[in-house]
Amino acid sequence: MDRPSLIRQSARALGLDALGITRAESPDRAEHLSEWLKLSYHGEMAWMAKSPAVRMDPGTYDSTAQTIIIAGLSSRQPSPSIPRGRIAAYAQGEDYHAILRDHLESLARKTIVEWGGKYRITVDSSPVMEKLIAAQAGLGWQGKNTLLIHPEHGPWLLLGCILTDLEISPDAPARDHCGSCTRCLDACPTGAFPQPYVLDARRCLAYLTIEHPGPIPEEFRPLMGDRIFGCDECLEVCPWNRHARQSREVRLQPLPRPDLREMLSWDDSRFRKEFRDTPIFRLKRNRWIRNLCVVLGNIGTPEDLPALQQTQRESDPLIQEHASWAIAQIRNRL
Ligand code: B12
Ligand code: SF4
Ligand code: SF4
Repeated sequence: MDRPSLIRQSARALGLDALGITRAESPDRAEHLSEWLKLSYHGEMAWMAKSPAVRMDPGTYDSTAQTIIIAGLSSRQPSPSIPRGRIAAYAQGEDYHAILRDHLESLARKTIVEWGGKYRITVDSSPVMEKLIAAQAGLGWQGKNTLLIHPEHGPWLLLGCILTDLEISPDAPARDHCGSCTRCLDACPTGAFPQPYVLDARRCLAYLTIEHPGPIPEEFRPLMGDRIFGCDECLEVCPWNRHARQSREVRLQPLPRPDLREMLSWDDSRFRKEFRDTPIFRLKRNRWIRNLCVVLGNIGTPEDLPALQQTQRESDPLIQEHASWAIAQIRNRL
């Protein structure tokens, strides 16, 4: 069996849902990153603007890399996972960064190391453009919602790369199959797409609930609806979901969570205990409580007022202000 077939076979055996191979070169359309940054679409994600030249070219990130093996793991989950409120599918279970890294380590040891090569793994946080690399490696195409759309798994694949100094024959890029569809653009609650294929992160609920450090701007609070962490709206409506199965990865399965009111009462040590090894952990308690307050402001009832009044007495001004806002929203509805 040739090397690409052996890699594919090992990936399947490890539980990975998709795999592609491409050269460690700057992927097509990487140069759009400069314009995206110039327009400040990255908001307060200063790390995105730190080394654009490196991000655009994996050969600059790792000068020994010849080939990139990119893998996808489906995050699709049955919904909903909690009594009230929604958490994005990828964050309902354990942290995918560690899960995908484990799989990629095993894959690299079974293949690259056996063949005498060196490797480096990236999952999300390294300065490489994983969606473009995946498209270049034939995993799918970058859709109008800017996500990598896989013909079988839709937009639900989480991506991770193995960069290696070995030369392995690449796959052909896939074609764009969005056609005249605009479902994701129409469904976005905040109008975060200034044009198809381009996202202004400052308007995206995934950014506002996860990456944005300060108060959530008031104009976006009602639009958050019941989304506590992340947003799956432009994924759920994609017609390429028709064949998408739920994730086979048991560690990504939703962990049980109590009602919003109970989570609001968790102190810092309880927050850490409950969310350790999940993507929510890095939010820290204050942003989590901030988000819970906005959701309660949108969907809460008078029964939630005592818990919110308790939260309003906390010392953190960010928490105080969001709890006050939530109380006012519920009272206005009465
Ligand atoms: C920054 C970031 C975010 C930001 C910005 C998102 C974005 N679209 O860039 C925020 C916080 C908003 C975010 C949100 C989410 N993210 Co995110 N994020 C990233 C990260 C770290 C970098 C992405 C990046 O390079 N952005 C920079 C801009 C320039 O890239 P872009 O949007 O792809 O822009 C391209 C297009 O605009 C295109 N373009 C411009 N003009 C035109 C014109 C035409 C005609 C065409 C064809 C193209 C085109 O060129 C640009 C450059 O290629 C990657 C991990 C990584 N290292 O790659 C994960 C990643 C993209 N995120 C991921 C996920 C899962 C999400 C969420 C679904 C999480 C959630 N459920 O809440 C949401 C989805 C929101 C959305 N619709 O994108 C996955 C996506 C997997 C997939 N199947 O695509 C990634 C790959 C992480 C991973 N390793 O799995 N994310
Ligand atoms: S994740 Fe939600 S808010 Fe962000 S672009 Fe998609 S639909 Fe819009
Ligand atoms: S919803 Fe339609 S336009 Fe958006 S990514 Fe899916 S196929 Fe493309």
